[in-house]
Amino acid sequence: MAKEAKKPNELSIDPASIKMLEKAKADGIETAFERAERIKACPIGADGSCCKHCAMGPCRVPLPKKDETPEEKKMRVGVCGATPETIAARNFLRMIAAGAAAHSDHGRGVAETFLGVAKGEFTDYKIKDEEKLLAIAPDYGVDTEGKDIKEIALEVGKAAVAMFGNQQGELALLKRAPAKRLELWRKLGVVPRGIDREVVEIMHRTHMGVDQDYENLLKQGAKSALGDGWGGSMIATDLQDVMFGTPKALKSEANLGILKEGQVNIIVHGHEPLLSEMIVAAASLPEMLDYAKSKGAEGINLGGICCTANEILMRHGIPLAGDFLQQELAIITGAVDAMVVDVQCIMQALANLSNCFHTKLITTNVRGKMQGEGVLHIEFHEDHALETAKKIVTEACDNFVNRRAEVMIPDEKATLIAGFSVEEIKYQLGGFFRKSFRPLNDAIISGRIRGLAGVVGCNNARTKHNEGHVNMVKELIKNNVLVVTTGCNAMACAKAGLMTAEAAHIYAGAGLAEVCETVGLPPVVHLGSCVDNSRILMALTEVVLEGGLGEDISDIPVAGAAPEWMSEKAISIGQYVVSSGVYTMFCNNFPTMGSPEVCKHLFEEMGELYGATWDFEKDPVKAAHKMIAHIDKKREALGINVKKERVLMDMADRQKLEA
Ligand code: SF4
Ligand code: MSK
Repeated sequence: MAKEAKKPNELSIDPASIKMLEKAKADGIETAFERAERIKACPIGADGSCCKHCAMGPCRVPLPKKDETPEEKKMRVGVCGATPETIAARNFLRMIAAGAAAHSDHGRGVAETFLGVAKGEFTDYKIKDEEKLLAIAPDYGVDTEGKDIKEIALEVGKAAVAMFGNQQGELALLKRAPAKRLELWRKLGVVPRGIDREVVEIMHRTHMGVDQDYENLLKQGAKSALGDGWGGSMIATDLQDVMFGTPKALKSEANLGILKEGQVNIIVHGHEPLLSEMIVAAASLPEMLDYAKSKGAEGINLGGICCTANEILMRHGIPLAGDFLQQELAIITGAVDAMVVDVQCIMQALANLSNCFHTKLITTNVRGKMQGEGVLHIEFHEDHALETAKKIVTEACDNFVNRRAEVMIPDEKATLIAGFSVEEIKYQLGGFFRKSFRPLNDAIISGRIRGLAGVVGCNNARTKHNEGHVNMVKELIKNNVLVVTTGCNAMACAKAGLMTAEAAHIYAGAGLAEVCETVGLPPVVHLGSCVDNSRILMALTEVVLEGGLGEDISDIPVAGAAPEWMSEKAISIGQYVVSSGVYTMFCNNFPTMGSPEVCKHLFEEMGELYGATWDFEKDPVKAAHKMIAHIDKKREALGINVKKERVLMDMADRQKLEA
């Protein structure tokens, strides 16, 4: 008997998404939610045990039978003799290479644009945050003494672009890490030389018949991933901040309820803010507003999906329309006049879906084209960025009059506070004159905050949408763990109302709530997009430098997680976070399960090498408790596991102490 299809409320916990799934069902439209039900995942591929690296394969090496004999194990190999360990490690490494390449190609685009701005070639952009440029210049090997801003920008831009093609030596930005961590990386031989070089070396070493030692392979995985986190992604964050402004706390809204029936709705979706920054500028031009009105609209309403959304939320307060799994649902409202996409996390299904509605799907990047009748390609180039953005906004306005399906915008939207760069967190904690992480370290030492967690990553149509994200984060904050977040986890938390100052009072444990209320932080702190996971690395480095919580990131009571991951980028992020010293939990599935040896290396032996491991637990709440147990272990090692009561001392007590 065929399995009964899941009902919308079994597919998502988000009320707005449930409403749109009901509408999709009524309209006979299939979304990723139903495709995930219909298409069975290959269990051997999911375990990382299928190799297709040469034309003698694909070779599938299923999991061992119980009580496998050594003879039987010898039979479980590919045609070339590749073992399950080699196959799983090679597949894992190729995920790292793809993820690191995606983040780093984004970073390279930003660096090249920045250099063009410094040279005066791209006049639509400018250096917005000179203070940050001066602060980061030494890390790029640029001496600022006696130079004007333009000269400094030019040198920083050249240094940033060069980091991608560097062939020898050490990637300079790794020097930002705590000294002990850098020494460890040097000892282990995993300091990346150049960002691209390490990705290319993965592709070579995982080619048929090259590296067949899974430990050696995984070491190269760490090297390439570190080039992503402390290289490509970090460059993207740094230079985006300098060009577009370092985020500051601001208020906005999240969920499909931000769409407005009477306005031209433009959704920007993807990852790179180079174009979306210009769309923000174009959409607020009086000439564009007049044009929208000439088409019968009341105004222009911008919203975002995926990390492009996070980028323009963090700097301009543009509302979040939705996360990865809401991209189709946004179109199904019938209210989206243009969906403008660039690169990464864009479902090909949008091309057909947009034909069922009036939505114009506009691809903008030469690296991310789509085929389909309704797809319009307006290629974006930095030398006439604003002009392209105006053209896109004009297309959206022209399309407003073509709305044909009944518009159904769900009411749901939640308020959130976002905009927490590392600089802003310091300011929030210490005030303008004493910007510092000290109050955070003190709160952790005193036990009011038990520890920190970075919960990040995607949605996955094979798990109930947002359930893992929200349940894990609620469990952590209830147990006094302060959560920092990026990517689609941030959106899930925003929609669930976890990103307001009041949320601390409702959801957080007493200690965390007290700290949040005192310094005005939400219990879940939005740090930005996926490339902004580099902000997490820098925040942890600040915690180490502030003192009192060990000498290395691996000493801090901190854990990472991606409860609904799906993207190869998540694997690269996981590998650089673990290699940086953070115990990291993945839920849903884990892509090396076909090899117990590779799992042992990632889940146990990495601990001896890097002071941190990967971990896997299907259930997000159980996973949260494993993270809390890890945090407690770190507290114990630091000798801060006993909660100190705050003692009010009078003068006599103080004199006794001094004596
Ligand atoms: Fe099979 Fe080896 Fe070719 Fe992979 S490289 S497909 S295991 S023969
Ligand atoms: S957008 S990479 S689904 S977090 Fe960065 Fe979300 Fe994952 Fe894309």
